[in-house]
Amino acid sequence: MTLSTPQLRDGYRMMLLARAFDRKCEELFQQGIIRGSLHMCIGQEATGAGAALALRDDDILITNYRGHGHALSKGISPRAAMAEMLGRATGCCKGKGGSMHWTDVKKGIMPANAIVGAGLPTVVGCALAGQLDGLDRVAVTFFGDGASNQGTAHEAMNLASIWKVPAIYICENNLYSEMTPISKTAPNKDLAERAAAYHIPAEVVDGNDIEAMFDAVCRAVTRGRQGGGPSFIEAKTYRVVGHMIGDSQIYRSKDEVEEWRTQRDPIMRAGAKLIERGLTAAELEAIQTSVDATITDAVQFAKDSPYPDVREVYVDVFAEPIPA
Ligand SMILES: Cc1ncc(C[n+]2csc(CCOP(=O)(O)OP(=O)(O)O)c2C)c(N)n1
Ligand SMILES: [Mg+2]
Repeated sequence: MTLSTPQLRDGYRMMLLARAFDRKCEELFQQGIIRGSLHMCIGQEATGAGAALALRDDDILITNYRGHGHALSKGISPRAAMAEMLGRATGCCKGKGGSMHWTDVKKGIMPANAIVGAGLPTVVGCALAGQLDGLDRVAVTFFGDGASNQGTAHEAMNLASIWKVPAIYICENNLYSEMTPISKTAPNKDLAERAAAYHIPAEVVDGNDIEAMFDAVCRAVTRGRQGGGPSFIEAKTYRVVGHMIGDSQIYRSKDEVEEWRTQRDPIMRAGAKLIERGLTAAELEAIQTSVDATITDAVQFAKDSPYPDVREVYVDVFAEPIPA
């Protein structure tokens, strides 16, 4: 499936939003306004945007700690997301989840998870639930090359395949697991080949090409909706920023980063395609301006929002309060 020009334009906007959101978070983190930890997806925005264009609102998304772009593309409110970053009561987790647990069940966005690889087993449950309810929805999870080495990843894919659940595994192979290059963690550089062991149809995709991502996810969605079971997509991509904020990045060369940043950037490539299809530079600039306004509005909304009441500490948790 190819993207229509309006779809490509929407995808371009999604990617700009993801990038502007993360860049704003970086700035707010450096100012001490956002606390905790921050894992940005800069350079990887096409995976989430390409997938989101192929999904419906009722399709399930399970992402990880590098999932801001995935959730924004799937439709989480930038206001609720930014308020969550600032720990405010209006946040998507009432200010109690932070960067790594964004959730919007109405948009099919299940709580994100910081446990590396946790999405692979949980997506089986989400896909199974839809199947048992007789729905034709699919459930997608994003995870990294490092996560693909977790033992549970393999148990989960095995189960997804034997139960033929509509799970879509999207592996963002960004060549590093924290500070460790893939050459030190995986003997096979094409992680998609592992899916063959579980008879899961798999493909390797240029993860920085939004059209290629959309096309591959469309195929997986069709398979899932038609009862054909799970799919595996390996998206070759790269984070052009550190693993987390404060990462000194001494484990890779500046030239490598620069090459990906200047030659393979997914937003730049989508912008060039839009120009080829007849959009003007001014039209692209107008999209950026509107994204910037969305971010400014989200930050203001977050700053104007209260912190959660201290009594909220025991709400939404499974533990019993400690008796006085
Ligand atoms: C179970 C578990 N082990 C270790 C960690 C620490 N950790 C956080 S991110 C990460 C690297 C994961 O790399 P990858 O799956 O390639 O994802 P990427 O960060 O590159 O997107 C590790 C080891 C964790 N959060 N959870
Ligand atoms: Mg990785």
